[in-house]
Amino acid sequence: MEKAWWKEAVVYQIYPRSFMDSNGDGIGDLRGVISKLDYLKDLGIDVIWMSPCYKSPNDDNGYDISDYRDIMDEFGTMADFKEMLDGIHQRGMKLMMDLVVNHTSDEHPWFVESAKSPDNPYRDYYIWRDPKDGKEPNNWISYFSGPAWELDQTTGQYYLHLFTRKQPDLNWENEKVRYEVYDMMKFWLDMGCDGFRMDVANLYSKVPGLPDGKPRVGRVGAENYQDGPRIHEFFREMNREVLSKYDIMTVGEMSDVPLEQALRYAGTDRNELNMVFQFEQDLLDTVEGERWAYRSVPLPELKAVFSKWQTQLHEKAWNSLYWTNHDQPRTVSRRGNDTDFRKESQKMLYTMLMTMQGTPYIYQGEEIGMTNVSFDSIDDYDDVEIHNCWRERVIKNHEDPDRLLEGIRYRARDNARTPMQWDDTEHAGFTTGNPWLKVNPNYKEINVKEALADENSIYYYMRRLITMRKEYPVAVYGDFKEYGPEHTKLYVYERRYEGQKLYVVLNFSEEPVPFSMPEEWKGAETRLLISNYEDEPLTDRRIRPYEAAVYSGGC
Ligand code: ISL
Ligand code: CA
Repeated sequence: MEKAWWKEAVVYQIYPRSFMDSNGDGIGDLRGVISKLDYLKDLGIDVIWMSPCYKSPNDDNGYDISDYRDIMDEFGTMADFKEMLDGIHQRGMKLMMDLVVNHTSDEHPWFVESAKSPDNPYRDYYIWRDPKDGKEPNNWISYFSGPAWELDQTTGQYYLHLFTRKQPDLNWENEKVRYEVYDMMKFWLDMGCDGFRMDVANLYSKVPGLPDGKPRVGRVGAENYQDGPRIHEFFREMNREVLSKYDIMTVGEMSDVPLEQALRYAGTDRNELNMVFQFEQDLLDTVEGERWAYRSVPLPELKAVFSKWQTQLHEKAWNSLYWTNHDQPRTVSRRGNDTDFRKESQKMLYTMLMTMQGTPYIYQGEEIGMTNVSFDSIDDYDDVEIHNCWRERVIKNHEDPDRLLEGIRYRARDNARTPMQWDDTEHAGFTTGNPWLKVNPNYKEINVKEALADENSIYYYMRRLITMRKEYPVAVYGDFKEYGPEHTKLYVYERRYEGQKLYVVLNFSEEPVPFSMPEEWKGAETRLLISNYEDEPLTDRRIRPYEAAVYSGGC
């Protein structure tokens, strides 16, 4: 398998709004990021992926961009950005930008022009259609509740928005749009940026004629824009025009992407992208078409998803590995135990991530085991997704508010967006002002200062995991063999690469589990590399609650 720096890199995602506020306005900013670069370097991070920091009216916290070549007022200036980029490079790290080009803000000058009249030169930059029988042109439903179409009074036509009405979809059929995007990408790459995480990257190509979607609960229309007819052509063009000219890293965010499609987007010989974020593990605890409902996931189902991606992409494409991001609940609350075994379970979960094939992504705050937040009132939540849904279901359709709030507490994107907990002072040291989103009240116990003072903290364990991954290429490049896929509490697997072997044993339950090491693992060469309990694991007899142990050996 071909080696590459982006296969060996460990990525840290910053959600700048919630990371560190340098000027007391309650909003994280670039100077805040600059002040924490040494902290990230010490953790062992190679690449920072930053959620969007471009000019934006913030309908969807920066995922609605009004100027692709400038910095959001709240975050700072272009000079701050360049200083941050230099600071990252000086420390031997790299910066991956967020590329949001399925849609722009409705305040982007292209859209402002486009909306002026049907013969405006920018009209065709977006997707405009006449009403059908006095209503929306088709039955597509947006990601954030309600129809995916908005009627524009000036011209009497509707425009398509798969997300909020302030996020109109760009028309990728228009070559001019594509080349504007490619130019903009070059602008950031020429400045020295090291790659892109591409937002909803499998949605750019819509089925011509925009036919009605099949009836279903939830996102009607998806089959007409997910992995659409021209999507691979677009990525090959983008690769030819831009990506292939730079030594960079790319990852396409692709909700619902099936494995066969991922093999095409990220296939070794495809000349499209380096890797994708697939969502299969995130879908496991969902209930079809019911965004806020959830179920508990039997371990064999979770293992089956990870093992499938491990084995089926091996030598054909490259995986990304993540537990969470700014759109998902906190890992320890969702997959571990955020009360009695918070540290053990978080360490166990990241042991898994760091011993699989693919590029691992750590979301901010995960290194100290931040948890979900439980706000009392809907008003404490900020996310446009939640408020749109609340309006539609509670205010308009009179659904039970308590039931909805319960689901929101579990799944809200705001769970991941509460401010980073730096210390135990007011507002967790994130800001001296009023934070834009309330700090999780558990900041007094869970914060960076506490973690740095405790040699057994999640932070130091994460750092050891990262070091181990760098010392053992088998962790990055090895193949994958699972033991006992039907076991309901343990995930046990082996990796092999050029004479190196890793054995991984993980207990996903809060009970001790009887276990005995397979004979072939008991050789004289077998050595414990890392484990998440202070004293040696008794791997030959039982595995303690949420215990993780990684051994090395020769093949
Ligand atoms: O948040 C989600 C639930 O898991 C997803 O459906 C999410 O909306 C989808 O993955 C797209 O996410 C990306 O594009 C959105 C933006 O709101 C998200 O923050 C971003 O990650 C629109 O730009
Ligand atoms: Ca600020």
